[in-house]
Amino acid sequence: MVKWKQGSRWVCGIGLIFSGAALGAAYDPGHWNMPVGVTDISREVFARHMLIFWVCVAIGVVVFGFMFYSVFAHRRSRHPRPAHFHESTTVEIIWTIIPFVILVIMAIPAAGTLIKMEDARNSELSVKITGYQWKWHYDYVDQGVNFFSTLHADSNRARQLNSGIDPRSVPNYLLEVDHRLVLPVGKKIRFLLTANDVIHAWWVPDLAVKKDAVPGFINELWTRIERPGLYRGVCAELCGRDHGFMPIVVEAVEPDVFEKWLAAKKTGQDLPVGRGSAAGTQVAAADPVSAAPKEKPVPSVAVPAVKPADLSKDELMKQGENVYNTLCGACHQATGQGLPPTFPALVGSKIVNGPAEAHIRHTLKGKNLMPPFAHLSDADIAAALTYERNAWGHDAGIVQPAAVAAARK
Ligand code: HEC
Ligand SMILES: [Cu+2]
Repeated sequence: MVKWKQGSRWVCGIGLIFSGAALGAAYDPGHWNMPVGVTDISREVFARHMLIFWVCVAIGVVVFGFMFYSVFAHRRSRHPRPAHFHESTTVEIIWTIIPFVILVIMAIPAAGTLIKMEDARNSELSVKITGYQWKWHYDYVDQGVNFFSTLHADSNRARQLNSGIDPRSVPNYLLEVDHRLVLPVGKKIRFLLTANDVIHAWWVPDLAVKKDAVPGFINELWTRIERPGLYRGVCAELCGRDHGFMPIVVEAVEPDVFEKWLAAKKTGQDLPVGRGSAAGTQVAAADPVSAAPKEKPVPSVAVPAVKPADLSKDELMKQGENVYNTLCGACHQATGQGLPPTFPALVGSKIVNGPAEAHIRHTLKGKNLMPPFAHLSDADIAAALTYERNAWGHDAGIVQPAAVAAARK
């Protein structure tokens, strides 16, 4: 008898610690739980999730309580000769009906939320999102603005084998991009989701949107973001080697800032958005948000007043190294040695060391397995080419954005 009492105290103590920890975790939405998010839908989803969580807790308590009670009350020392019975229609009916009723009770609010999530009517802005191996393409359908969004150069450098860079030293490691998806707050935004190669999935937890991007199909999603800010997500469908390196960053801004950003984008200016630009430079001066008081330091849409003029060789080289390593290095390697015979070395290449015009056209148009890069900005192309023409012992002069712009015509 003494033994049992000591044992039970231990069991109860440990049980309390565990259930206390579990409850504490459940009550801290920021840490262990899914985010509450910044849309009506995301709050509803969170509420449904919590409702069902507590239903599960109640079922757990009842089922385990009954089980432990039975183990204790009908233990062998009390009932040396067990009862012999089989099948009980009453019990079977009860344990069929009760779960059925619980499921129906849970399904009613869940169905309501699902129906709301599917209703993409009356949207004020449409963005077509296309998944690629391994980046996203955003197309503001009625605005004529589109661009690719790829992993930020800092993360990309740090993730390379033996990069020697501590990932913890990179802000938002693997969760930052070069060009963010900028969206206005307070507007109903419809996303048209598809993919160009394999199945991807676009997932931003704070917006409670997550859906597969399937080649040949267009899936619909929508959101209405309430608060300006940065909302990060990832590709949520295993899509190949670099699945973990195609993050999503939504930058929600006030509608007037969005209009300015859009207008500048439309005139062909490459806008470094916040700290996310591949260039990482040019941002400061004309940035309307960072010029404001420093309360909300994170989001910032840069809207430069004028198109950047010629860049210095240093600027081109610095930006070029980023662009090269992000977009060209996978095939031509950081060393410029390529992976012959498929991907030629650029070190000593006639095109790289030849006339700039042919080099530019080659990059814009691509050739055989070399993809075209015309979707990049003039500045990014100029920088990448300047880098190729001056890295690895080359000395073939610099390329300015204006030369790239001229070659497009
Ligand atoms: C998907 C792999 C891939 C990527 C990414 C890639 N290239 Fe290439 N590149 C190739 C292949 C393949 C060739 C050879 C094309 C041919 O001549 O058939 C090539 C050829 C070249 C050449 C000509 C080399 C020579 O002397 O023949 C240059 C210059 C070049 N690429 C520059 C770039 C730049 C700049 C980027 C980034 C903006 C880039 N490449 C990204 C695959 C790639
Ligand atoms: Cu993907």
